[in-house]
Amino acid sequence: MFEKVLIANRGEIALRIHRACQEMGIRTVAVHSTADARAMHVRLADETVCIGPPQARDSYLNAASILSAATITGADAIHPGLGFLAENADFAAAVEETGFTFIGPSPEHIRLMGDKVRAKAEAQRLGIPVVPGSPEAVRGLPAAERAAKEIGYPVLLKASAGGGGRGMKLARDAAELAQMLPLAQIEAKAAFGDDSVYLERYLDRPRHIEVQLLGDGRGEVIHLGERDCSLQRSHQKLLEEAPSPALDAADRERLLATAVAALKELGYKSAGTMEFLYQDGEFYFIEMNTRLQVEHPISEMISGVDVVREQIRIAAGEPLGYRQSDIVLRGHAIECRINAESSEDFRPSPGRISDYHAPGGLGVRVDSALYQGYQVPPFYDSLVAKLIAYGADREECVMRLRRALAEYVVGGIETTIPLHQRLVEEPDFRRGDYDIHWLERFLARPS
Ligand code: MV4
Repeated sequence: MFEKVLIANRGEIALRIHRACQEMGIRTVAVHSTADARAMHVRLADETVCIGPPQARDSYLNAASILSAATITGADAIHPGLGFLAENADFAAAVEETGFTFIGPSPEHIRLMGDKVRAKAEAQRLGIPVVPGSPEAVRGLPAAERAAKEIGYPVLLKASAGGGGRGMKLARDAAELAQMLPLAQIEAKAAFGDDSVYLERYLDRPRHIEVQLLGDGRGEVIHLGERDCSLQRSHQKLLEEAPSPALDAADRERLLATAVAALKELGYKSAGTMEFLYQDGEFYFIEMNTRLQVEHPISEMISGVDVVREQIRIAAGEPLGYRQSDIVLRGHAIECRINAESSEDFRPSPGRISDYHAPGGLGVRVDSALYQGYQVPPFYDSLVAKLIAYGADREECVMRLRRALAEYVVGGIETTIPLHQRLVEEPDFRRGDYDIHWLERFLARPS
């Protein structure tokens, strides 16, 4: 097992990884920007290295600085966390070439899944249902029109190099396609440096359901059930739950078995998530994330498996700590993402935490690097805490979440806690009756 792990990240996720390391007897190295000198992930780490100025591109995205920090401190392995360099195949390769272990998938799998057209083709080859669409990038308008006619309108234009929904364009007919194709290409080029786009049939009211997977890189793969991540605005998830209230046992089994079989075939290593759209009893692969995800705790709560611990064990060459038959999915978990933002208009709200009191009690988990007196810097993602509630069933979970939200005090900045409080009172939410568009409509209503 590793003796020392460098955590190439910040905030709650750096702290989450630190905790797993400590429980495994592994020493940690925190890297940080000058803006994060007083951050909790830095305060708790065994060793710390300042890797640059506040801007992420000069610090948390600076591969050379991070590799130097690993060399200086004598780390064995690097955990990239999420965001920043976590899905950068070149970084993963550089880590290995410099003689460290990358705690994550192989660079080849990161690269494969980062190319959305290749990923979709691979998914199809592996027997996973995909949304009907153009098998490859469409170049000019004639090719796009032919593809759209075949698929059937409305169609969605997506960036091949994209993901996360950036640069997507809807076309309801040929006229709109002619209008949207150049726009989609320009946006794809600006966002990803690659103007290729492909087409898919547009699903009008799907749910976003994803499967948490763990592979050992030698053909063993297990799942930790699915998560429903449909409650999002502008492709930012707000609240996630596991299991999905939308799936019956038969559809769930089909979804999970399909995802596991595919990753076994791939020989996938480490934690990964397959994302699907689910509508009218059918699920369709959209993309795969080759990293630890923000919402991994809800899968941990219903499965009892520490996903970060398993990532570290797998990277160290140990077998998975579980067979599928050891995993019993039990109860219900919900995560609220608490952002340093206005609950009304989502403007960032950095600043000093004047008061802090985290909720607790049975079935309540808070993953956060906040503390009283901490200064939330303006340079990074606004996620500052994750409140996770667990219950024997969804009803118990929701009631527990409600009381935990009422207990939570974060003073000095605005947060999305009031929005979550409104959300948990909503009849549609209480029934689990929502799709990916529900939240935008809820937010458009007068409060
Ligand atoms: C779609 C879709 C409808 N039909 N594909 C957005 C993010 C990207 N990962 C895939 N996305 C979508 N793909 C087809 N064929 C609707 C979305 C979508 C979405 C998906 C998941 C979660 C939230 C979403 C919000 C808007 C659109």
